[in-house]
Amino acid sequence: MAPLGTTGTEVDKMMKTIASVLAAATLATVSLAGAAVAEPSTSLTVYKSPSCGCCGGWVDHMKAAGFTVTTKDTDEMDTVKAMLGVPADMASCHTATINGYVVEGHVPAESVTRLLSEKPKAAGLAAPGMPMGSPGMDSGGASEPYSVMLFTRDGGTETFQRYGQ
Ligand SMILES: [Cu+2]
Repeated sequence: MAPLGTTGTEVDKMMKTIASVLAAATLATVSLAGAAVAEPSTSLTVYKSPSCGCCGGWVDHMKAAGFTVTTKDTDEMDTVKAMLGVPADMASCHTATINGYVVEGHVPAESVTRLLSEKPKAAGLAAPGMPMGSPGMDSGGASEPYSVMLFTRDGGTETFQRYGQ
């Protein structure tokens, strides 16, 4: 057996191990956050791109409303949204999880509180796109009417709450 061949195999093995450990870690993080575990209803996990400024604005809004926020910076937002079941037409920038629900985008804290008290049969809430004037999107002074949508696992949607109308 040539030494070079042995080294190559070992490196190969190590790379495979690292890749699978990384994949397992990512899966564990996302599925834990998405599970309906008995965490306090004010504890929120937010997945966002490290460079997203308006996401940080929404985090500040939720903290000001009394939520405890854990942020997880990731460049894999498409993967996070897919794993958490965010319908493509509901997508925004950041994605959060709370009490087994998904909160997509700049949803006002008021709607999140209502979601947690009403506990509807749904996957979560979304403020699709980036509505001007929504929490975290309110620095420019401009605002537009927008709707917070309730969405289900199978992609069904209905209006949950209207703002700016
Ligand atoms: Cu945003």
